[in-house]
Parts: sequence; structure tokens; C-alpha cells
Amino acid sequence: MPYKGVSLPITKDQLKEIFKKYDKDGDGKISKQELKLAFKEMGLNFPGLRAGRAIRHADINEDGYINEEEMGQLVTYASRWGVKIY
Ligand SMILES: [Ca+2]
Ligand SMILES: [Ca+2]
Repeated sequence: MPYKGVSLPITKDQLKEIFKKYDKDGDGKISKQELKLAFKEMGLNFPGLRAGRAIRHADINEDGYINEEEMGQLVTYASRWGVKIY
């Protein structure tokens, strides 16, 4: 797990790639459950709560999932929580 911990600076593209890895069912979209697991493994507190908030913020077409286009919003949102992005 090279991505463990939230303090290492990573690029937005890298963070996107990390989120994509958590697309466990391979449908090309990140569900709340998948996002929760991602946040949990990043070491964030309250991953379920954060996943819900992040999806509400980034889910532009309001289908409850984060797709490729919405991923940018998600990354920007996640960067507020100490996931360092340069
Ligand atoms: Ca998925
Ligand atoms: Ca969506």
C-alpha cells in the first residue's frame, strides 16, 4: 500500500488513479461504499460520513456515483482534508 497515509504530497492525477483503484465492481463509477473504503485506507476519520459528503459535493449529475468527469470535483474536495496535492 504505497498510498497509505494522507501526508504525502501527490498530484491530482495520482489521487484520481487511487480512487479508480477502489472501483471494485469495475463499473467506471465510484459508489459511496467504494469511496468509504478508499478514505478508510487513506487513514481519514469518519470515512463513511466523508464519503457521503464528498459524493453530495462532487456528484454533478446526481446519480449517486462519481464518474470520470466528476472525479476532478471529488479530488478537489478531498484535498481539503489534508490529502496534500500539488
Ligand atoms: Ca464502482
Ligand atoms: Ca454522478
